[in-house]
Amino acid sequence: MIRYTLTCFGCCLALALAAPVQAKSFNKAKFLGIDRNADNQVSPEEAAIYRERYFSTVDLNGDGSVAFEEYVQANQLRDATAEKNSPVKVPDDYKAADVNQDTVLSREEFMEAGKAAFVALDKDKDGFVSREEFVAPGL
Ligand SMILES: [Ca+2]
Ligand SMILES: [Ca+2]
Ligand SMILES: [Ca+2]
Repeated sequence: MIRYTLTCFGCCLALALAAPVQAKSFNKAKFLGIDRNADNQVSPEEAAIYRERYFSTVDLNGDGSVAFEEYVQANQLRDATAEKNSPVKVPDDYKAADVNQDTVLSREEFMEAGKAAFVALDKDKDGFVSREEFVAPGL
């Protein structure tokens, strides 16, 4: 019984600690950068403009598609202490975006993934992502 109580207390504590971390994940600078007309809502158009810009920063060699290695380097997914070209596990968001599974994100695949992220963030389904709905990593 004591053990049960302690475990329960542990859970409550974990939940209490998790809450502020979640609140913190709102990225104000990023949101303000995306919300171009500063109405505290991200429209689908603003999201698409942001996504285009993001695409060009991730497409390091500018060939119009994002190879996995570019994605790894742009998002700094490889451990700093790891060997230069050591393999990196493909993250789920990359896998989901790579519809034809060729480990290259075409511009279309990249933009579609952005749209899917937008829909997922728009919790109240009003067609806009509000400040409250916007959480990192976001769009
Ligand atoms: Ca590229
Ligand atoms: Ca692909
Ligand atoms: Ca919304």
